[in-house]
Amino acid sequence: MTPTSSRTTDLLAAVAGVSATALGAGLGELAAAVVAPSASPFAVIGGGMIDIAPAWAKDLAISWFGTADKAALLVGIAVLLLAVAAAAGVLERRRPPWGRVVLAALGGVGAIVSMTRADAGILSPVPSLVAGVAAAVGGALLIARLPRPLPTDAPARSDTEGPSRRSVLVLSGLAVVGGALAAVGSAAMRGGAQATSAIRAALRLPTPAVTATVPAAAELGIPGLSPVITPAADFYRIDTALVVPQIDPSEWSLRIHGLVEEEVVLRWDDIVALPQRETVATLVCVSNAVGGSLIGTARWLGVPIRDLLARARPTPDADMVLSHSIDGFTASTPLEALTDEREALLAIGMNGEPLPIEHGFPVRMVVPGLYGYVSATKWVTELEVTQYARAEGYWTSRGWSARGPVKLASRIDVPRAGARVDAGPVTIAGVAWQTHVGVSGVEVQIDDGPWQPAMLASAISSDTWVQWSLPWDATSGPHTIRCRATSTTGDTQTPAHAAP
Ligand SMILES: Nc1nc2c(c(=O)[nH]1)N[C@H]1C(S)=C(S)[C@@H](COP(=O)(O)O)O[C@H]1N2
Ligand SMILES: [Mo]
Repeated sequence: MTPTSSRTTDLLAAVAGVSATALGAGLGELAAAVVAPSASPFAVIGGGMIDIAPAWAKDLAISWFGTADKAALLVGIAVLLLAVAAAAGVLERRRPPWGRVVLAALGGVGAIVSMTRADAGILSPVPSLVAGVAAAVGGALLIARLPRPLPTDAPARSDTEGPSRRSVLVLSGLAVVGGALAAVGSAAMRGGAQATSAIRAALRLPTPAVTATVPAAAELGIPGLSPVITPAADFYRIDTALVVPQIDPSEWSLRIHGLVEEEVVLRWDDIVALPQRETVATLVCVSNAVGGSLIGTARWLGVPIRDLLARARPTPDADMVLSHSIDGFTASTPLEALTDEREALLAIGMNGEPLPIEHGFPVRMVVPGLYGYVSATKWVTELEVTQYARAEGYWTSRGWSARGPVKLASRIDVPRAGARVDAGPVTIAGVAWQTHVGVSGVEVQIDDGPWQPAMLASAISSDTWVQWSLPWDATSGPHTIRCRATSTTGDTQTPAHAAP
């Protein structure tokens, strides 16, 4: 056999490995749709990777890909999987049965990870096992049709043509088609997302007893400037949920327990029967870098968490509420922030509609003044009243501060960095915030010029960002524009860079 033909056969073995893995992955998805919807092999491996990834890797993923971090992760897993599958194909031809062992082991890893997920059930390992077995058996059967490598001193044999090679290509093609069909079938069977969307679309929100007013002067209406209320479709999304939880409100409940005198369980009907308040609040992610877009402002509808906690009566030794999401995420919120005068809400509505599914449907928390990771639990199902000394939230165990008060910040929206504008009058505008503290001024510096006070729009409240603008007579040539905010407590942003 010539070296070329051996290489071609290796290539075919790699194709067979990839095809068998595609078939396994598809069948695994199908098995998940049938027996354990949240245990799709991709979802459990991806979810497991999100949870064990070191904090720096996650921060990097968020800063590189922002809201597309999950798509990037899934693409990364798929590429890695295909590379391993191709290598396993070659290995199976050269050193059987090691290729199929590798493919089966991949399924085994998925099965083990599936049992560690927050929502694991007895059937969770099944989809990964199906995927691993299908890939291993399929790969072994395909590759058994290929000529084995011959010892180098063996007499030459022509195996470049022949039914075995062609049949391997045809069968590989069929395996890929089968995997794709299974994946399509699983998507059709799941339908969970459509079901939840339909339930959400049919929901009618209660009318608030207290409505939020947005003063007309809060919106400067400058082209390119972020609108003071962020449309839900443009609202940033950050969470660890690879598969967005699908919750039917009629099956949802909230349990308030822990250091309380009386455990309380509230169902959806209980929540909507309570007097609702509407409040405008800005939500910001701690990973939002200078100039970043992980911030938004919405009209939230819901009930004060304060009132719900009052029913459970926290004991005097409690100082923290660990809110739990259905998907295992937790946030540690100072009890004080949930019981003081601020509008900490158990929210059911966003901008006049039920919460979008990816923003926590049916119920989430929104707490002014705190970063999302310590307060804004989506798909919330439990409020565990506890102590900072006893428990910690998802991100705290990964090195982030246990309490996360929002820091003073400001952003230039127009002109955008790197934009070209005509010389002459230009409007510089942006937003500034320190939620629940409030902004008292913004200054702008052009090149090395003096800091000039910008015009502040009316603030909706101290819980929201505020727009600002400054007219500028632009001269031709490159310019550097900086902004800095001053808070109502007299602090001014420093030029020092600090990691989140
Ligand atoms: N269940 C759940 N809730 C969560 C998170 C999460 O990972 N899971 N992330 C938090 C973080 S870090 C932020 S910044 C906000 C973002 O909320 P949004 O996606 O609605 O903008 O949600 C918070 N609530
Ligand atoms: Mo965040």
